[in-house]
Amino acid sequence: MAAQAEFFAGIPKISYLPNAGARDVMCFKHYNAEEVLMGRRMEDWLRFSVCYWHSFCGTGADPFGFPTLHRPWNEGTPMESAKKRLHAAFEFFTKLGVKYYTFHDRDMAPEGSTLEESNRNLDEITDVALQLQSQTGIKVLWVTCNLFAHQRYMNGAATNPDCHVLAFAGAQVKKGLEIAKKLGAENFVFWGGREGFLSIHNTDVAAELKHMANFFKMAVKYKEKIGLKCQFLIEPKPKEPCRHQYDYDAMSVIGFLKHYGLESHFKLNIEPNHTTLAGHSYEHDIVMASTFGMLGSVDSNTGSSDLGWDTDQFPMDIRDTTLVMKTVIEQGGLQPGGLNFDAKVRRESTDLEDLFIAHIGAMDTFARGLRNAVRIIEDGLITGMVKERYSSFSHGIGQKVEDGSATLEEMEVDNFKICPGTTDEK
Ligand code: XLS
Ligand code: NI
Ligand code: NI
Repeated sequence: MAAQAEFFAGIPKISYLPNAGARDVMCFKHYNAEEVLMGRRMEDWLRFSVCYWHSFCGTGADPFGFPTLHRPWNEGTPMESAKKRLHAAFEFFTKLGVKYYTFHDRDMAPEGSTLEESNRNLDEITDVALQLQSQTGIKVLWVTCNLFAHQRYMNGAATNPDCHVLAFAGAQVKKGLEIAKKLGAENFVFWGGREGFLSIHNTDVAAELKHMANFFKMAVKYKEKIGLKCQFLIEPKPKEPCRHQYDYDAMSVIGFLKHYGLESHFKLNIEPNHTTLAGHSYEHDIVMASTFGMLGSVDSNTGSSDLGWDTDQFPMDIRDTTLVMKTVIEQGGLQPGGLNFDAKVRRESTDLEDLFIAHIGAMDTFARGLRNAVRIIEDGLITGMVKERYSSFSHGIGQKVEDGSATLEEMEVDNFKICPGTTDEK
């Protein structure tokens, strides 16, 4: 391949400098990839991933303003800039020292005027991606299909009232799965951007949910047919762009999967900014998904609680990352999922180096969260307190409840021995 111009000239590989000063922002002060904690390297606990759409396709445009981020890779025809973007992205991943990336089909290659043309574009660009992956060792954490931006999807994709739109989405997912196989993606994500409704008066909810389940069943079948060995993930989000979205939160998605018999084929990709949009605390869906053995991956970002939008900010709160990492350690890790930065620099952060500063800050915040979580778990104080709190279930009637053999009649015999709120025997 022809040598490429550097896009981030002057920025060296980011290294770990724990004693660097507050003004040194182009280094890690906490993230030390090789350091082993609880038997695993930091890099393997954290499995960071950079997302393509925000960092390499984002323009800074918002509903009130034009683009502010003018990137040097946005030059030439759409296919020319797609290739430049790919080289810029791989230079960035390498310098940052992140081993994974994620993308939508349409971030990677421009949509053509027909499905065939879009597929050809994808083939051509992913040939280059494959080459860059083998040169650098960088891998795809997950691929997803953009089934929400094009006008054809204005009324949804898998839940569209027109079966031909659903069919188009199916054809797009078929190609997406083939691309996932070609690039060795470890996961494949479905985010139901417009799978929901604006008005209940024109919506057949039962039909739409069944169509969505059947759509997922087709994807599972094709995955098996082509021998694609990756984990399927659904990413819950309560609203935005739709007023109501079916994949509201972790528990709604788990209920949906179980209802349609899909639970063994999918796990969840939890994005905390979506969790808070659903009215829960930051860690809520991480904990709920993990409790049911369904936490597959994390779109690690954050929002502003005073806004209530999906602002996709880089996570910078150590309390949040500590709780996430405690759950991750307790479930034995996130692999084959990871921590994907579905986050963007603010539109005022116009310098190229801000892309580095944002990722470095978030990676350090997660490294601190990991160290804290390890300390909490190794110290055992909190675990001990929780165990003690439920200690009445280890014997007698409690144990019978625990193993499911207790009856209501036995409850009656046991009743009133203890005054609630005290440990006093009556
Ligand atoms: C949007 C979602 C989206 C998914 C991938 O809010 O977070 O970016 O992660 O389609
Ligand atoms: Ni996301
Ligand atoms: Ni989001």
